[in-house]
Amino acid sequence: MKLKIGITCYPTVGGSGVIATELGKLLAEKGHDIHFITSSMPFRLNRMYHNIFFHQVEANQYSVFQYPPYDIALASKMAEITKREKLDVLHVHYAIPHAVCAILAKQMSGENVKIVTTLHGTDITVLGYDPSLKGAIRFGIEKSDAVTAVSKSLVDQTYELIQPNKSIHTVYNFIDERVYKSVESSHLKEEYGIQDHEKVIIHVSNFRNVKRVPDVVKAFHEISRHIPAKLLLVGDGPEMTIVCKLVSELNIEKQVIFLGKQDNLEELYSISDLMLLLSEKESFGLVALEAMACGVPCIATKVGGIPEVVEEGVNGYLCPLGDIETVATRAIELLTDPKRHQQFSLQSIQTVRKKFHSEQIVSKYERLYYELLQKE
Ligand code: GMT
Repeated sequence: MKLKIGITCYPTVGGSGVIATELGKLLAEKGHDIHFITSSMPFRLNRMYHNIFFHQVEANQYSVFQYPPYDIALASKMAEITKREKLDVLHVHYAIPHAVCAILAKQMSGENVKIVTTLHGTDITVLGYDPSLKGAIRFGIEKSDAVTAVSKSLVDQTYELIQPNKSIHTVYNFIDERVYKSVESSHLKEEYGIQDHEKVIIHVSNFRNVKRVPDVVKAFHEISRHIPAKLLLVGDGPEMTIVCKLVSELNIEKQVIFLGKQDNLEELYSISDLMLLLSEKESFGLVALEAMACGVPCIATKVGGIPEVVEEGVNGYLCPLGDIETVATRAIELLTDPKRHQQFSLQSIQTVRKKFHSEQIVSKYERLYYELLQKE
């Protein structure tokens, strides 16, 4: 049976927006009608699909309000689309505000639409510590018809922090294997001034404090004292000024290439030898999965859901948070041992194929929708 599915996420750059959009695209390819109900067009929605629709939520600024009423505008739009399009499912990404808005929309529409909420991390591991929001997060989770989280670690953390009376299923993230694979992009090396004998280390993030980009720069500094290497820093965000200052203090400006926000990341991964992801919190680490799918092993911190993606000594290495020395030692070991590097690279690709295959994950969501609809 073909379903009508509404999807709400934060559509701008960020792992949760990426997953929501990719899920919508793959569900559309399976024949379902997808209605994105978001504040702007999801950024990865890069081609026409006859069965993907976009309904823009506009939160206007009125002089009587201190803040634009996004949540109410979203709930109203969700209710309108649910009723008009006879949606079967509203799949929202983030407990607050999106699950709470969906619950309100269901009541407003009077329709028996099923609410599926996916937790991505920030809503739990950051906002969950705010006592003023905890009740709303719990409400959003408990009143959803089904709740998923992107790693086992996030499921555990949700129970620990929020204590909801609700079962939460782990549904891992995925990538589109047709996009994330090793591609021929060696011309980029020459264009970026990377010599053949230099190793390429990559970091991709939104440069928030939680990503610990200064640790990446410090580890790279140590690595580059032993082997010729270049660091690709991809993304932008609040920590950028601090990171630039550190690069200049360490006198490694010539070895660090700042690329800002980029699309077509597979081309950058394809010229990279190693990814560093040294975050303080990470419910999953989608960029690690993207890099691994292109055959790039990852050295990452042993936090949150990362150990469910990066397996110590199998496809990468895990290091304690802030332990820059161990990161550098492991990186040097891996980058100077071609045999082990090749083995980790193959294992990275295998892990993505076996554990995080898009077909397997999308079918899991699909089964969940059908199960809920059968419960009537
Ligand atoms: O932290 C980010 O980079 C953004 C954030 C988001 O909400 O988009 O990412 C979270 O969701 C991603 C997709 O599920 C996960 O891969 C990230 O690990 C997670 N970030 C955190 O837990 C800090």
